[in-house]
Amino acid sequence: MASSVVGGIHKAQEVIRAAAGQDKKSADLSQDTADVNAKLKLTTDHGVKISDTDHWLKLANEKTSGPSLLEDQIAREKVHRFDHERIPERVVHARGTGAFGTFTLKEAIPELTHAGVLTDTARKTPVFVRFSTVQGSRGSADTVRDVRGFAVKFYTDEGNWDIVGNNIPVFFIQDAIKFPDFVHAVKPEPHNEVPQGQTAHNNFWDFSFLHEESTHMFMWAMSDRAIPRSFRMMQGFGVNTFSLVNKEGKRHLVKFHWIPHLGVHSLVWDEALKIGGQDPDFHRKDLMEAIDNKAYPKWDFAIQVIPEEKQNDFEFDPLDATKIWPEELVPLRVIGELELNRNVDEFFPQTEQVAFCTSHIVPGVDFSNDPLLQGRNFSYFDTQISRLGINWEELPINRPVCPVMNHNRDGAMRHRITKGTVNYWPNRFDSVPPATVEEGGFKSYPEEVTGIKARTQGPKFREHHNQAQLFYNSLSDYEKQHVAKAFSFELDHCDDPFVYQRMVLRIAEIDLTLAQKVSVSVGAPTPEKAGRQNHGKKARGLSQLDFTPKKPTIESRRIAIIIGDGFDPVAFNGVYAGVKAAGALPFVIGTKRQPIFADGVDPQTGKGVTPEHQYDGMRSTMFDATFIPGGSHIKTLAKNGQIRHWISESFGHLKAIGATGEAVELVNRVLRDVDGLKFAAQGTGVVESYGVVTAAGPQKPESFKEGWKMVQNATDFLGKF
Ligand code: HDE
Repeated sequence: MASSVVGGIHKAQEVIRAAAGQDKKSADLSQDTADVNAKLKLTTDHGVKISDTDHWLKLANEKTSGPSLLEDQIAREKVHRFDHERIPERVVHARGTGAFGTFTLKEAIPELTHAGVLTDTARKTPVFVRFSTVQGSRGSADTVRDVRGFAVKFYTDEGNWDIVGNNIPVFFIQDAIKFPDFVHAVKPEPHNEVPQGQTAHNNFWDFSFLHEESTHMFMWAMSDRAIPRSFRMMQGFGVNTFSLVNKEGKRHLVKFHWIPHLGVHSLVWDEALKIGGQDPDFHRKDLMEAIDNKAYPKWDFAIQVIPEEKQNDFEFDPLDATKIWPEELVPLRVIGELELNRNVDEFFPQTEQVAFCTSHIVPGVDFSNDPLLQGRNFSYFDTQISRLGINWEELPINRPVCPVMNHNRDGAMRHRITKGTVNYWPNRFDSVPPATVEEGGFKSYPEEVTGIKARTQGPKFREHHNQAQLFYNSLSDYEKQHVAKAFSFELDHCDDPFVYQRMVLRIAEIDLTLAQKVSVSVGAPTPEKAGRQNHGKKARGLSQLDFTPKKPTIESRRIAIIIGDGFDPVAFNGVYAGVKAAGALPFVIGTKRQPIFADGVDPQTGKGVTPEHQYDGMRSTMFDATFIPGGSHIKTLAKNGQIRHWISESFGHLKAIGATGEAVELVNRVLRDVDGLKFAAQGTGVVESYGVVTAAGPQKPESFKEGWKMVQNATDFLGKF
């Protein structure tokens, strides 16, 4: 029977896995993985060895190479295959990157669900996670202002479970039928396909004004949340309301959260803009770099739970995806941990072909009547058909690690072969009946529903301002300042006064002071009266500052160390070693990429330091902090406009700057020019609010200690941001 074939495949996987110490998904993928380094001879796709892959077959003579011949099946195959390499990019979230990892359950919740993945703490469930931006095309820049996707596929023993979330807990619309309008409005405009990777255009803000329900979400999108420092430093949210069902059949509504161990950190806008040009792959590379360096990013997995019978007890509707469940009302419970620990082997078959579906749940998890979720459950499956074809679930990255058996058949690119003479159920042979609930069969929650068919929405779905104000009120002063600047940038890019003028009025419904500030920058009449009184309430968990790790860390942060010939080797070596010991990544930036020699080292006989980069190849924006050791090289560095710019730009982006010995005066001089500031020129000091740490004390043996102390100060400082 067919099932024994599938069973056989699984047996084979078990054997491979056991032999290689791999998790189930890695073993599964290894069956389809070739290795370009295996030193095999090139072949055609039908397996024939190729003797020449560089020259098309031609009718040549001694004088000329002559016409190319169509009969060259090898050249034709090569070019045909190439012609068809592209598939449609995702209609939203086209730009993204992914990694493999492990989900570990820390606390079983059998009282809430019978899902194996949430009740068995002995399991390690393999996962694949894809992070993305929303608006831009596949080749757009990583650091644009946008919502980030945070999609997790759990390969559980009971089938795949996808939590297809974002880094912002709410959404722009409440009903899935609005999604095409919303996406059309946010994407580049139809007449000129502009702008790319930005919401800074008339159509987006026109839509936002016309949909009051977007108000809460666009406040988040204008906050620092929309310009994360790293995928590793952002929260994830399931956004929609799902449900958990326990063995007794009791149901709770649930929201899913991912909380990064490194804290929630953002770029500043100027940095994000510059990195967009300097390194459009910044986030993609950051994730790969961290995993390569074994600084595996981790998130706590938390749930918020509302018993079914309490769902009407709140002033908001828990099924409305434009609302959060404030922590004060529905506490977060951390029950698991996600770790990303393996980069993909090849981008296309893994990160590009991975396909998520909100409708992919496992027994013990169920949906809710959240109208956004219900539409999503239709859309994701459908979109995969146009992107990947009907057999997309057979692709290696998408197939589950448990047996698959059913009578779905055929379709383009069918891969699985099922033996047997029947393809229907029941049949005249020993047909296996569907699984009972006890055997793990999925049973939809038997919810009792009565109602009248109507195109409508629940009454509490009509309130749109309370939580937008709650969010804004909960931000720190500097986060609020960033929101004002973000609106100023976005609305400044709208050239239709109708759009930006009425948006200012909408902002005045959230906060008058904010609207007044924005009106000045964007050229709208300054509102004198709040469109609606601000209720002044705040909640926990909305400001990024609420997620500062208890123990600040610079683990996996990128630290630039700038040197030229004549640097102080003691300070250099001390800080380099200190940065490494703290788990951060030191990058030596030189005045050249050839070996650089320390003070007192003879270039003919001594050993130099070969920098990772020359300053032309990098900018301060690529690093979290900069250190400049003292030494006679400062004479050269001080004359270099780019180095001086590096220091002032770092400072402007609120980054820690360290300097010892002669470098202190250089930093002092540059920052005095920038901001009239003067930093501790003596001893070791950290100017807390500015993050500049200098140690001008003795330079020889003791300065290692000085340098180390400085790294610690900088660590404490940096860890707060
Ligand atoms: Fe999506 N969304 N979405 N979305 N979404 C897609 O599916 C859709 C929504 C999210 O890394 C598409 O495979 C509808 C909310 C992520 O591959 C598509 C609605 C949230 C990803 C689709 C929403 C998301 C997608 C396009 C409103 C946060 C990328 C390609 C009802 C919880 C997944 C694809 C990946 C992708 C539809 C709203 C997150 C068209 C109809 C809310 C992270 O199916």
